Amino acid sequence: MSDDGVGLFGRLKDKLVESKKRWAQDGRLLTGAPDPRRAQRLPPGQRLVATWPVLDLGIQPDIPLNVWRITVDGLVENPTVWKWGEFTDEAMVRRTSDIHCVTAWSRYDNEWEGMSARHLLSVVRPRPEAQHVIFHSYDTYTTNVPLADFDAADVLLAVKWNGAPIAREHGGPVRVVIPKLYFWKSAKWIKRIEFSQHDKPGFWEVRGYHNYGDPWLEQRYDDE
Ligand SMILES: Nc1nc2c(c(=O)[nH]1)N[C@H]1C(S)=C(S)[C@@H](COP(=O)(O)O)O[C@H]1N2
Ligand SMILES: [Mo]
Repeated sequence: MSDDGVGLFGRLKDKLVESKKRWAQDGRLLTGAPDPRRAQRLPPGQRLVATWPVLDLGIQPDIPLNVWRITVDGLVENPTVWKWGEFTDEAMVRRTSDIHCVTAWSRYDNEWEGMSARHLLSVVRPRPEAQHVIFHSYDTYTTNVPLADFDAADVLLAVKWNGAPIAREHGGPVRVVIPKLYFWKSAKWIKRIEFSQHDKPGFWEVRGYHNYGDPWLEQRYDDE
């Protein structure tokens, strides 16, 4: 063992480099989050709630299951209309996700069950020109997302929340859930899903809300 300072420093440095190399190989300190901004679970400006607030336009449509229909049309190879029993006979999945509403509340760990967006896409098969998805609801509400954001593993057309049918005030029989965008993008009482080449800003998007709505970038309102 060499006792001169240079040798000691050299050995310490080697040790440091070695251990950093091992950390890199082990992926130590990685959060597993795809984006470092998401290392913090609560997006900027949000506060956590345990309740589930209700937000709507003052109408909560009551759609009996025997008259409920969902239409998927526009730029798709296979336009589809499902009745209630046909819809629920399709593959159902469960996904747990957080809700972030633009009115600054967030609610963690909501367990949704329904048809995954990816299953829907596999059935209707959007044409290559389709770039946008426009949601139309029974209360006349509309909202828009890029197709690339609809096509995500955690997006679904939910029929259940925390094990029970989605209550009418929360958009039952079927509501959209798009966890990575502010909750106004998650249309309640969904009636029609339209695939379009061109974007069609929806109810809130034409009233000053941001067209995309990323909670992590605080895209609450339109900049103009
Ligand atoms: N059809 C429809 N969907 C809607 C709305 C609406 O008024 N009508 N409000 C949006 C807004 S602003 C929010 S925050 C959430 C509220 O869902 P919740 O009432 O289940 O919390 O639904 C979104 N989807
Ligand atoms: Mo909202």
